[in-house]
Amino acid sequence: TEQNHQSGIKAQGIGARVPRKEDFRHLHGKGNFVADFSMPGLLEVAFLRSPVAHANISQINVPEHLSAMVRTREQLDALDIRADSTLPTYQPSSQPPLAAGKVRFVGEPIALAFASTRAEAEDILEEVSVDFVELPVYTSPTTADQAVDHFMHDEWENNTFLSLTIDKDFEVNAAQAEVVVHRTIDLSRHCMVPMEGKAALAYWDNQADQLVLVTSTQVPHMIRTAIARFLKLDQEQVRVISPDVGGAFGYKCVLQQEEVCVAWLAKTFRRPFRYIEDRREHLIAGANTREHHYEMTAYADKNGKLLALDAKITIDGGAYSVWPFTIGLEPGQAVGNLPGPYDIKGYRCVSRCVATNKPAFVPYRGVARTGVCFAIELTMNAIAKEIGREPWEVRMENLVKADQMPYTNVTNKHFDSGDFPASLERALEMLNINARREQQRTQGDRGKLLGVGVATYTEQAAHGTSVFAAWGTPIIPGFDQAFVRITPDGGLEIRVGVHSHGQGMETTFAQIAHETLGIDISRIRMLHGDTGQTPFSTGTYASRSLVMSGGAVAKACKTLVPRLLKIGAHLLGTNEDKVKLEGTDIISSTGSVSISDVASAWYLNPQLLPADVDAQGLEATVGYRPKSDGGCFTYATHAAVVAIDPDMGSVEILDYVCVEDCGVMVNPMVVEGQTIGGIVQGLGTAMYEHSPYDELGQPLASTLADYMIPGAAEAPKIRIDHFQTPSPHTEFGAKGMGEGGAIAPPAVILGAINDALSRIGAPELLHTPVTPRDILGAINKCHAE
Ligand code: SMO
Repeated sequence: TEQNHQSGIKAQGIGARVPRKEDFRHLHGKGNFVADFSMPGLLEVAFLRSPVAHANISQINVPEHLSAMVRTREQLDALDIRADSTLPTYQPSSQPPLAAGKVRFVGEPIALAFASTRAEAEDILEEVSVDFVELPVYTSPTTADQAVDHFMHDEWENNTFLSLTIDKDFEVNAAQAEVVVHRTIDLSRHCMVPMEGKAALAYWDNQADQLVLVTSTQVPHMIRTAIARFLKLDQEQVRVISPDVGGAFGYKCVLQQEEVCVAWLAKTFRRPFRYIEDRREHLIAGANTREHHYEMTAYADKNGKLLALDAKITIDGGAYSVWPFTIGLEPGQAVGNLPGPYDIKGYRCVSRCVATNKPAFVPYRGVARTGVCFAIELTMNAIAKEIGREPWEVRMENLVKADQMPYTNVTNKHFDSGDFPASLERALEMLNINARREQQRTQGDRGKLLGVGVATYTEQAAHGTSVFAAWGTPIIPGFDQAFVRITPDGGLEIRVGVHSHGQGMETTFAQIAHETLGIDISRIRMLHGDTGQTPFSTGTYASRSLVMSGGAVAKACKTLVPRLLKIGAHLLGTNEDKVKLEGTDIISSTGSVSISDVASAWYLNPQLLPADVDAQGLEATVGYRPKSDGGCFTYATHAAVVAIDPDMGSVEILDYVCVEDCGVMVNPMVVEGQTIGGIVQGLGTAMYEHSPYDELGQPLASTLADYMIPGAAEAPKIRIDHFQTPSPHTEFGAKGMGEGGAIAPPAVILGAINDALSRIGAPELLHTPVTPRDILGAINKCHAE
């Protein structure tokens, strides 16, 4: 399918596999991360973190001789972090930058120390002690729900952050059912583990009279808003710079307590301070994510057509609601996306988020859709098993068809375009499904149990205002802006407020500009992630940047074209309707001038310009908003073949395929890189990653020896095919796709494992991460019977 679009692709334009411009500096160790900065007088910050999960603080004991280097909440002149939501039932929570009177999870910062090295700062904190009066610990939604007093937050009436309900024609459709299946499905709590953890450096710029916060974030402008608000500064007194960022995945799309603390130190002492999260802090006190529990009851006809779905979703939200998205994002996405790519008429769902004594839940690549995909796909498998059809046959009964597009689903999502069934068919074809089934029947694989798994999902991307408003956070706009400027010698500067932290935007945005202006991408510079130098943007998350800011870049470049033609025509002694732009040349029937010639005239030889030239010149800031603000729907089918070793319980992934459609691809290589990265993260969710807690709320996986992440050795060969159905809503037909890879793998892998286990009559496994011990347990159960 990619070939269909090959003709007409410019070597550096939209659709070209251009090597990433940013790779050179990263591969040569020339990246510029927060930890790479050095400044005279820089002080390093360390945090004293709570050793207990839930307690009142009766006293913090700071030795007199160290008090100059230590700060606690009382001394910190900052407001508590408070994320508000317009969602009904939402109970807001205040998160102090340092614990105020109470701690709510192990690892919560209580005090900070600063010194010329991190080691010295940690040594100072060794001398600080805290007296606690411990409180009952809520380690799960179940225990939190049983509380009658000592609720997680003082003003609360129970431990529920919020509860959302949708009931759309449930009873009437469920009544038609011939088959009912029920499953309890659990997705484990885990961390994000970017290569670079949190990192923040702040200083006071005396010349600009401005606080400068250099921080590893996805959302520099939102962090500026937050720092100004919580430190009581004016917005123009704060500049936030996001330099190179070593992975973010949602972890860095929210305000961090440590950012507030470091910024306060710089504001107060007018000298530079820095905090760098270490791996143990990340695993203990950094954000947790993913933990969803599902009670699914599906009502189908005898062919497996799903008539109605009844679901209870419970999410363990941890102790605090993060700013700005709030914890409402996760249950909101879950309740809205659980029906997946399917045509379902009846739907009833209660999606609840409960506060517990664990680190705050933070959005993570795929936001809730990894959970809902896991739940709906395992439910599809359950229906197939119940009626004796293949899992993909049941999906074919239910997928929204191409001729139904655009399609509004049961939760009012507007699927814009695409062919879901075709992606499933193609994935099965790539897997050679009939041969695989035959292989299962006849031989197994070296005594191993073969299994096949499949999952189709949609990834709502590039959401606009109405979607964020529906999730309770209307401060997030559904648009973005770009600034472009042709330089005096014919190069191009792009400035965007979104921030690239591994996605390759310096390359893809240059390709978008090249498509219109023809300027060689080596002559295109992108400046991003600096509130002092870029247009306002709420940042990079929700698979939005290429659609929103990329769309703005395309529009901004198109804005320059008539200006180039006007001046170019004048230089050629003709009229602007007699010339056209080809590559970087403005051509008339008798001659041509280049964009460089026009730039030279504009900046350096203004006597050559036409008398009535537009004073706007060769730069423009242009805003862009997609035609629909309901988002565009990327979709994909993932499928895999696994082999289980029945003696070891180990899983080998023999084949993993992905057929994805993110509309028009700007750079297929970048799409594939992000897809593969997402899939490997999803395999982590499926098989490895887990943050367990004991009954006192102590984290049990605090080093990378106990917290498993997939490495290169665990990554299978992943085969990808592309469809390219242009989005009707976006500037050049692109849809966002950054998160998608991480959505399907748990559903695919568990589906395949259960398919293999069913060969010997072993019970299904319905949780992540699925470990060799779980698999051996299932095998032993069937042997015992
Ligand atoms: S979890 Mo993402 O940064 O929308």
